[in-house]
Amino acid sequence: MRKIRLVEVRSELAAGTRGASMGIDAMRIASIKRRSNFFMRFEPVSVQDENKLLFGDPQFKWAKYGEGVYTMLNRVCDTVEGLRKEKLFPIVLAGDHSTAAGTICGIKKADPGLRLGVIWIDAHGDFHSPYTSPTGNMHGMPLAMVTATDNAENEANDVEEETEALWEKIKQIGGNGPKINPDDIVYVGVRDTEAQEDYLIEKFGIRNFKTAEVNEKGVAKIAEEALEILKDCDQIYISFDVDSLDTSVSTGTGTPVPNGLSKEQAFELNRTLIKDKRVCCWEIVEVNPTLDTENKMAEHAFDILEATTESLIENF
Ligand code: Z70
Ligand code: MN
Ligand code: MN
Ligand code: MN
Repeated sequence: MRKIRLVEVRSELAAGTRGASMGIDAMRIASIKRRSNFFMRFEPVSVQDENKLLFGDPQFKWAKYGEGVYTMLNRVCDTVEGLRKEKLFPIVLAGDHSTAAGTICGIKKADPGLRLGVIWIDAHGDFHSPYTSPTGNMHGMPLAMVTATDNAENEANDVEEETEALWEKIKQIGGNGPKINPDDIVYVGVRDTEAQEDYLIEKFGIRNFKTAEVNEKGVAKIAEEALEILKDCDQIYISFDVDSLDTSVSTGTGTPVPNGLSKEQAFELNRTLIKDKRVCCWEIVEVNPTLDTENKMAEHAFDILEATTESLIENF
């Protein structure tokens, strides 16, 4: 039987808008309103944050707060590595989405020979590097960190030497070189990308199940097809960015994007995917209550978190 551990990562440095580090506590408040004992049942482990750095200089123009992000990724990596070595199932609650790179590195560090597939449910591709990012916000970069796709062909930014050195260091977290194959990524809901990301998506033939296709085929079929693409992977990590949800639901997140998934679709999608026995870790990110009213986003996110966890337990 697989046992669950909640991991709380109040990351914030890699987002472009302030407040995502409060998303976890907003979900905790939502759980009280729902009269759920979720947070008592699973005794979360908490990863120390570096958010004090926000009061200082962002350092690198194309990798903002890069040293702090690096520190956070290492902490997440080591925490997840430890849990996976004990055969525990990490459910990671994080602020900004850069942490997903730390999670993936941790899964791989615990079992370096593992072929890991990734299901990335998000409005964004998160496939930038400092060389291509339009903002320097590192929550747009986790998939490039773990695939080591620097996309130098499409270089847009004049990156300083210190930033280059930092990026090289980030790619070494959890072991040398790439942690996953780019074509072992499946996107769901991605609809706001830049040209350099489109280039990589095309180059590696990464499948993206957009909202229209989810509407047309239904969640069950999408889940089946997504898992089929990853049929040769030993294990699967699911990363759920709440901005994958439609703006009617994603009221409290840094970058809401129209034409997203409905709450019901996200609910069923996560509940279905997590039943696959190869799924070894699930993560939810980017709830930002400071942008919301009456904690609506966190309540929706908590509902999805709790239901997904229940589905996992039912299928142990
Ligand atoms: C844009 C960038 C982004 C959120 C990732 C957006 C990135 N592609 N936004 N997650 N919420 O700045 O790289
Ligand atoms: Mn994201
Ligand atoms: Mn996103
Ligand atoms: Mn954009």
